[in-house]
Amino acid sequence: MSTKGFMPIGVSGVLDVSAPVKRQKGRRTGLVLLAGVCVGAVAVCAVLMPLVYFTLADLQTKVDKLSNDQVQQALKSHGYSAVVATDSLGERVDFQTAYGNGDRPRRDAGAGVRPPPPPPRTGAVYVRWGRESCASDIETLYKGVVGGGHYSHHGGGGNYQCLPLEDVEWDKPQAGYQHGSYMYGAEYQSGNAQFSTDNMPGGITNPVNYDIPCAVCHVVGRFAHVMIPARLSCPQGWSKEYSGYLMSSHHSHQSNKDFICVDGAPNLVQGSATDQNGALLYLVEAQCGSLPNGPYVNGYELTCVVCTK
Ligand SMILES: [Ca+2]
Repeated sequence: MSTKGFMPIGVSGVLDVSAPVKRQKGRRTGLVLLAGVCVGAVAVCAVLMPLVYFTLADLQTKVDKLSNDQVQQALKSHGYSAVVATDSLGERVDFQTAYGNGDRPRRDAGAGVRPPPPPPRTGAVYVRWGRESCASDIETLYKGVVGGGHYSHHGGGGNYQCLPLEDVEWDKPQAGYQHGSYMYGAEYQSGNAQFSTDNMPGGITNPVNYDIPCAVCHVVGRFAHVMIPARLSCPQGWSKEYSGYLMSSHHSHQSNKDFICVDGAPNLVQGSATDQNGALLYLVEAQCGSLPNGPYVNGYELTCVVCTK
């Protein structure tokens, strides 16, 4: 039996016994190249991975520092003195405020930076002239009596003061008079027909010659206050604290005083009806011509209101 049909035949038709050897060599070369590529890839990865890792770590540190700087600035803009500590992963933020009341250090697990705490609540302060205490829902800082310079003196203080009656404190006082500026108690000198008698001691209807109480009031949560002359009500959105009459010193007296708003239903200091004539308060009347005639009327007693918001 002939084997001729099973022999490889070359292009030229001549038998090619070297073809299997060439294919084996080609496979070997391919395997070598593949192994070389793999070894090269591993080597490149080994070099690049540490570089990528250290670059990312450096980037994270810069982001943390930037966040801390922003928080510090935000806290300072709110009036806080703050210490912010953040680790390299941004997992811890502590706040310590200058107030030190209720702002404990906090741990923030993974959330990064917390917003700064809100500022403590506070509010407006005003004097309620003519009343011995503030409204029941408002803090009375202290109660007192009205004082000022003497009505017949040229100099001295030009404004009325609310002098406390309790916890008066002195520092190196000298007996006798050495200095020339004086504080007198104040009396109502007019207002018999205007002031309400609702808050006057029993049976008294005329406040003239009585000493004038006052209270300093702190209203929490409303931050501005204004006294508006010639009004009994507040602008929309404002809260009325009290209303009454504008009072000041007499035009013919030597001592000028500020205008103050005295409560329209005043208290009187009990047992103070003696006519001492120290600092004096008079109702204030409108003078038209200089003031526009229309809203204002000659001789009318000016009202006033104290508002907060
Ligand atoms: Ca009048």
